[in-house]
Amino acid sequence: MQLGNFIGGAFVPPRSGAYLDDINPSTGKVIAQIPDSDERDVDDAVQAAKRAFPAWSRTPASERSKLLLKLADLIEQNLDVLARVEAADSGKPLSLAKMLDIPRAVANFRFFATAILHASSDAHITDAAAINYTLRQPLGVVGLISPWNLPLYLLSWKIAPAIAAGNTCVAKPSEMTPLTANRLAELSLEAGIPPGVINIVHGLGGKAGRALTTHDDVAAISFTGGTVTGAAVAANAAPRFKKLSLELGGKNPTLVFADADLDQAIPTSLRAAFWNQGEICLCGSRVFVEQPVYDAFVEAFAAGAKKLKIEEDFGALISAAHRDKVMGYIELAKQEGGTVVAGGSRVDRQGYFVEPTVITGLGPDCRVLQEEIFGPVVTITPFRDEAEAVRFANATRYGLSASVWTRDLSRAHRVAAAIDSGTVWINCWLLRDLRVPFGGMKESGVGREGGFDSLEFFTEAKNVCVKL
Ligand code: TXE
Repeated sequence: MQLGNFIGGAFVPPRSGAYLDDINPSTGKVIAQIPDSDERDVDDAVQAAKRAFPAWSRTPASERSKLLLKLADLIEQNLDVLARVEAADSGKPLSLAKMLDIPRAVANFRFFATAILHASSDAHITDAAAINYTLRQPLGVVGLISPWNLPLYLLSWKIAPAIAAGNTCVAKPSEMTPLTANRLAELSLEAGIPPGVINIVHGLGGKAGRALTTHDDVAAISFTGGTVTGAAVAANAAPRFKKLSLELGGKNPTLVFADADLDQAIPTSLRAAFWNQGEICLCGSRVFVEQPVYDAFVEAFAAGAKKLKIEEDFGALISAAHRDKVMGYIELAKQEGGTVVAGGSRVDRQGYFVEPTVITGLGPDCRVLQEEIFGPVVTITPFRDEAEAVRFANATRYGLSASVWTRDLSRAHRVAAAIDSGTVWINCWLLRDLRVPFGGMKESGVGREGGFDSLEFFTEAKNVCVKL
């Protein structure tokens, strides 16, 4: 299968004529070829988006809403096939793609399709002298760059609010997982979304992605990916004064207090550690357990990790290089004095599989607890008291999310307020409501997405002052 870029409603080959291989991580086999796009393809897409903008931005919200709802229905009708494609492209278990990735893409389109029907804006009355009101206008052409771990889920989390708000977009999906984006393009035509509203350019981050972040006619960049890449995106976009939203990595703590309901805490923190083989920015990769229950927790958690089944509970890592990086961190853990109490090895079969791995004996300052591994590797470290738990939780450059387990209500609120992260889950993990602000502190990102935060990001506020 050879993909094209989706520009102005048509699938077109890359200007260079060059293609990249797309590999199925579960088999190591090439399953498609995708355009190795450069700045010419990005410019073509931006021009198509520019042409579509005036008509789309003037299309009534009720009409835009209908088209997005139609697209959501089509994604839902194609759930099985999209899930199969997503699983093959990313290595994740098919059951997870069916349960999480594709339904969330449907939900994202429905959510923003209806959100725009409820949006309102402010008015500020200046005594009897004037009325100020706020116009919220779309930005124009926006650039959307998404990663490989939740391909359609995260792409739709950007495309849906961007076009719902009246922008047109150029999206660059990850070169590792381009296939569902391609299918989305086909479905958008079937839904009746006008040509040029959604454009998709495939290719490498350093080439096609970079061209999008430096294009003068792109008003905003919404990026989800690694922290190092986020810094490069910011360095390119900031001098051009583009609006920027950066959703970056995480090294999220799971704090388990001695009074926690361990029957809930253990299975949920196992899921938090190993869902999508640890390739979710929200995964709880640093578990801290209060000393009185530490031994019992480690024993049960390691036993649970050993029971996880390949292709049901965890899939292949995205690439051979990423697998090697993850294995490198397991080696590093041993050098740093850690003990592997579950997993620790590659799975002896085709594809890039690594066993769910649990490591003990490492403190919060070790590299293994400082750097984002983004794989099925979790550490468990004991803590003495609440103050130490909070100190350990905050001892990283990241600040995306945290999960806190306790039956003490006052402590739950106290600890939630003290943790430096954009989201704190109490006695749960990844319980998502699309209306809430989502994003990171510190090196986990800049800005918030979700609900009206997304609609605010994708619009410009303009104050109109009318003298009375
Ligand atoms: O993703 P990148 P990579 C973390 C995780 C992972 C590391 C690197 O730790 O091991 O990041 O992953 C595009 N200008 N996360 O390298 O590079 C790229 O083509 C513009 C966390 O695979 O961040 C892709 O579309 N764009 C994370 C997107 O950026 C550029 C999810 C993300 O790729 C670019 C993924 C550039 N210069 C990885 N360079 C999360 N927070 O969920 C690359 N891209």
